[in-house]
Amino acid sequence: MSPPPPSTNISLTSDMKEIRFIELQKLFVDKFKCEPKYFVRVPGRVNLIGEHIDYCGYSVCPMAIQQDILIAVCESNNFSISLTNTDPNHKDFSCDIRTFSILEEGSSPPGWYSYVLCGVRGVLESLTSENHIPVGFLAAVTGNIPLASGLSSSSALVCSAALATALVNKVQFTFDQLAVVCAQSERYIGTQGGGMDQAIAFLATAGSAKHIEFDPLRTTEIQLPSDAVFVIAHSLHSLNKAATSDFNQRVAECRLAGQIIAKKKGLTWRKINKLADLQVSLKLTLAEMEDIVAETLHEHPYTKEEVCQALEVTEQELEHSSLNPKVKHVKTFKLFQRALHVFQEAGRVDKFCKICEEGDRSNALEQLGQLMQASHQSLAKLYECSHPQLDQLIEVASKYALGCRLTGAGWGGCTVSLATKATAPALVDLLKEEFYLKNPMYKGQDLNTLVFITKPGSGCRIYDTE
Ligand code: ADP
Ligand code: NG1
Ligand code: MG
Repeated sequence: MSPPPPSTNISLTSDMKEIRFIELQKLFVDKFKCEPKYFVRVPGRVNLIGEHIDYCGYSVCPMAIQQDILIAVCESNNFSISLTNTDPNHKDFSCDIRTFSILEEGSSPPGWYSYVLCGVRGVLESLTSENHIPVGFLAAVTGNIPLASGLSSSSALVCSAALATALVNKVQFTFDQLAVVCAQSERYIGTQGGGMDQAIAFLATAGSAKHIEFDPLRTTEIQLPSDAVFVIAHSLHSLNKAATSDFNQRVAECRLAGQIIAKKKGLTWRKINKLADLQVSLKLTLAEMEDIVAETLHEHPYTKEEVCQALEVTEQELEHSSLNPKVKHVKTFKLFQRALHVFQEAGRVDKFCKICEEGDRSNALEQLGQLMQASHQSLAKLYECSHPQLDQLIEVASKYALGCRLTGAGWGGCTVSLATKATAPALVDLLKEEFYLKNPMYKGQDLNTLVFITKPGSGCRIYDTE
């Protein structure tokens, strides 16, 4: 990375009267016997549309939510990184900033501190000066983003750790740079994600969703219709994405679909990493890409042998060119279904943004709702990343919601429903009565943390205590 330009968008403020700040400060002082120098706050996000396409190079439309990760931090006077968490399930951890490894052998899912270390590693790797002596830190962490539930608790933790590392090491990055650094470094956790979560964490603005495009990263504000209200609901089933190979298998299936189509079309298939690369090479529209999928791929699953034959490579070469370690054991791949979802979902994002750009129109909300509904159908049927409890939530919500879909990676986690100012409170009550109170998995948790109205929040923030 070239020398970082002066940081223009890191705001240092001292508005820290919230009870969470005070409690976190107390934990910090009790644990480390000194005062924190900074607080770093990074929000979670809800993706409104554009699911499982960021890692294919296609744009997405998320907004930041109010829930966040908050870290109190100060530099350590040796090379140690020492971490503590307000949640006693997340045990204290310490290591040496010069020698740590992110993942411990055999620990699945990864420990919570591994996400912190991803952020640290990202910043350390981006330092331009070879002579920089890394500075360790003491950090107390608290968070209220539901864990492993598609609202991006993982990236909020990675991004806040990266910010903390940059601060104590006195290195300046712009938020755009940090978004790119963290998108890359979160992959050390083992999942091959796109850059949506880290981009919205750093670049969100209160009051609007963002249209996020990749390669290179660009963001544009999306002004949602004034009557649009979004309701998030938890399916009561969580999944840590780094604990299974499902996520990486989808990434691999999309890559293989692109490479096989490229080969059939006489392109240099090894250069095709993402489905968006293929579209650029073929110079076709998204609708035409759908036709290409139907013409060139078959619906029944591809065996590994068939993929090797199609690309004229050995299994070993395939593993090297197209598969990551977590999916080497996978024997069959659904290429038709995954590629079709990606091109259609990318088309829905374009339509969603266009409707929002056109401003308040009589049927704008209905159209947005239909796109969200279609997105979910595709995720459930073509992408196979829904969960029976997500589907049940969506069925219950359909009485009042204009549209409802799973958000984030899926296989559990949360739904996001589009409602209006008038219908949102009734939708929340309906979900409480018809989903949570009738579900044996609901064990008296706080209903207001399981189902809530949300609005577009702001991106990360740094608070200087001095
Ligand atoms: P998500 O959809 O929320 O991003 P992931 O499966 O990607 O879910 O990551 C969830 C993991 O992130 C958790 O299992 C935990 O290890 C880590 N994490 C998230 N929030 C916190 C927190 N407040 N404290 C400690 N670890 C956290
Ligand atoms: P969650 O569910 O928040 O872990 C993941 C990816 C995103 C994106 C979505 C699906 C990471 C860090 N996040 O989100 O990039 O691919 O799934 O749209 O890998
Ligand atoms: Mg995550």
